Amino acid sequence: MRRARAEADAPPAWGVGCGAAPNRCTRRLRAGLLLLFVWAGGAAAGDLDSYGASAKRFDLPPITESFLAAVEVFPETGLLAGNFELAGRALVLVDRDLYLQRARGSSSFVRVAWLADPVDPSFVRISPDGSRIALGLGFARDLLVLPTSILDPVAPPLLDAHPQVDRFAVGYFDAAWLDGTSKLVLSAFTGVSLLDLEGGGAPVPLVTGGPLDAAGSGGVAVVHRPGSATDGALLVGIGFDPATGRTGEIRAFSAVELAAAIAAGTPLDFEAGALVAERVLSANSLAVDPAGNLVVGGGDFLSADPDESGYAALVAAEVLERALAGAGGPVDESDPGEYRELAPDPCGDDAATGALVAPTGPAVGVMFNPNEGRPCQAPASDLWLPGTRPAVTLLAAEGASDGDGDGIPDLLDNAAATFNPDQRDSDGDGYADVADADLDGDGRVGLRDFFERFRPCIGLDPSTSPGCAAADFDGDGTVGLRDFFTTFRPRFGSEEPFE
Ligand SMILES: [Ca+2]
Ligand SMILES: [Ca+2]
Ligand SMILES: [Ca+2]
Ligand SMILES: [Ca+2]
Repeated sequence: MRRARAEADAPPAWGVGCGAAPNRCTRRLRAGLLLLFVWAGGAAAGDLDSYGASAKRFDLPPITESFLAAVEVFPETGLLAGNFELAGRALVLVDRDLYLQRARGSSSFVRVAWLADPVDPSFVRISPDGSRIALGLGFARDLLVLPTSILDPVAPPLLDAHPQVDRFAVGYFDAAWLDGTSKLVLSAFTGVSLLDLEGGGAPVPLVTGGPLDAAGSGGVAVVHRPGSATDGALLVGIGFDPATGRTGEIRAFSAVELAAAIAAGTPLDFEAGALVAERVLSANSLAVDPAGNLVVGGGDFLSADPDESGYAALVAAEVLERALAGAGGPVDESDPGEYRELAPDPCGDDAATGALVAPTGPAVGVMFNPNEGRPCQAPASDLWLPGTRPAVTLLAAEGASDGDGDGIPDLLDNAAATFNPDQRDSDGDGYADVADADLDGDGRVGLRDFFERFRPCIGLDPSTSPGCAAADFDGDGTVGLRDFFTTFRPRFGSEEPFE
């Protein structure tokens, strides 16, 4: 789909024909077939083409001091931070701050914790039960592990010397929770290791050999699908092997293999893992969705291949299952039943797209840099420097939960409990007009909202009085009694979030 969209924009480069670039032509043909396949519809939830039945892009807080940003979406847990129910909300690490998404699907964030110095975020990893968070602060920087319970949108805690925050001094590149809350698989320039948080010790080698010994490790992910054949499996990607140029290769190890290796204290050999993908992007960001599909991010900046940057790839659950069962080869990128490119970046130039999944929804997502206000870069060379505002596109699967029945899945809905198919948000604070009676934006609905912002607008038409648009809660073109009785009065005295 990415290629098809690029062609619709009709840059001259696409008109040069296929003679000099047969590979590109093949991929274009493939993209066309894929598009037809998607339009054919009728997919079951979990099928690759089911994703994107609903999609929404939101922007992350801008990067002003750090290199990169990291994001993950909270699972369905019932946990709160202040008044904010965490399920389905994005948690973002950028600069020196940890932010929580105000409304799902929105580009508005509230700070819930902070650090004294800016970091170069490499990952945010929320435990499967939502109760614990691992933060990778970047190359040659620390790993922090904190309980979700300390996140506070009213009085954000300083994490540096917080008594409930554990700090580990290795520059980890990626991490994945192996079990509920006590074991982390870590990927670093020193290889893939296992950290037992309860054990109090140092990380021990878990997967070694080949490119991992040459500082070539990339993303890691663990499958959390109780009852499935792949539950507990570990996926390990090669970021880059300087000796051979291998990149984007992904291998899998079953839960049984992992348990045996941990019990024996003998690391697994990367080269002996089940081959899931030979070369997909740079495999530097991996995630597995609730249906068992694998999302792969990154960008092959070494080959600068325009077909290997600026998107994330979706690999079908069946590929992982058959690889682990020894019943088939790696993903066939020409088969739309097992491979799909998720195409959020209009520039197609990202070197480090981020793969994420939202267990609520369900949905898969891609973090990318849309280069807004900046020129597109050469393929795979778009690094995320200060001045960048990364974005996330979430693609919900068919059948994703929609509690208020307005056609917008909960995960993408800026008022998940109120019917608002138009998603209007006139004051741009993340909360939909239909639920947002906090007209002065101080976080609570009070007398000032009424006397200074609502009452002066009564009887006015927002199209001729633009300052009154947010007070026309129901969007019928006039600020009137219905706005007062259906939105303002029931919400008087309430505090954010407004849903
Ligand atoms: Ca909805
Ligand atoms: Ca809604
Ligand atoms: Ca609003
Ligand atoms: Ca207010």
